[in-house]
Amino acid sequence: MEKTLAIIKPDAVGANHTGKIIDRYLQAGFRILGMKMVRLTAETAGAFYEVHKERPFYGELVEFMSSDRCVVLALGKENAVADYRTLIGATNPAEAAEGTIRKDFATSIGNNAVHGSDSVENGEIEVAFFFSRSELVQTA
Ligand code: FUP
Repeated sequence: MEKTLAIIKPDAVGANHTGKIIDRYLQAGFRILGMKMVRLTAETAGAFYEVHKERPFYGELVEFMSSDRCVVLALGKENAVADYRTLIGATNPAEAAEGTIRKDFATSIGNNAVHGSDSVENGEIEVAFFFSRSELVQTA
């Protein structure tokens, strides 16, 4: 089954939107293959977003992601990566379509409620970043 990594970010966890967002995932047909609440260190958040290291927003992004708890989920579904990106909407909530998670719960491009993997390959890499084999529901 195709996998994608979902993170409910500190803004959404802090605003008590966790349950509503998980319900969106379930209603959209995703299976939860792994789930945990974590408080990331700046080091772990920095490593996860390593690809953005040279971008001007990197420092703020790392600070935000390590500022409070995150809920991290490994989600499975046919076409999981593309379907999840459609469900969450554009990175900037001002550009996100009606009915998307970011439209409904994000407050800015930085505090944008959720993360999603951007390719099938990165889905596998990002799930492995957060979950060991024994922490995942085995689907095959
Ligand atoms: P996405 O894949 O939609 O999460 O977006 P990106 O990988 O492009 O960006 C990762 C995170 O960096 C975003 F979720 C928020 C942050 N970011 C900013 O704060 N400012 C920007 O201009 C772009 C991204």
